[in-house]
Amino acid sequence: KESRAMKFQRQHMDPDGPSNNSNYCNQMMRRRNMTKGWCKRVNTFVHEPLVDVQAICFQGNITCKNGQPNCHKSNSSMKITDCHETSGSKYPNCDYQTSHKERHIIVACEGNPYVPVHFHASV
Ligand code: UM3
Repeated sequence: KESRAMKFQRQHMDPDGPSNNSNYCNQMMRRRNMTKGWCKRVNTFVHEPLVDVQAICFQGNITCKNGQPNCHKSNSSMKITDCHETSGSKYPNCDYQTSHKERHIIVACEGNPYVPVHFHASV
């Protein structure tokens, strides 16, 4: 079974991306299995080395929006791509708007080793 850490990598890690095209989210949301059964509404891909994203678990500790204590904000801004489902999107033809950004990111971490398991927000 896929671990929560592996699921985070599947859904949120694309260190070598993005290919500079407006179809990025349509391709990647499908390729990473987020358009099976339903269209995931919002998803962020991070274009930084995995070790740099894992290191966020040992950076600024903050409370998550749900009150859990295990959120962490990156010290540096990171290259990310936000994918937002468009108003015209209709399953199974999931359609996304692609927005490339540089932001600090907030992830939730769990386990031993203590690694990212949830993408919380970008700020
Ligand atoms: N989400 C992003 N980026 C945002 C906000 C939310 O990817 O800027 C995703 C992460 C969550 C989901 O999925 O929305 C519900 O909050 P995850 O827990 O599988 O990472």
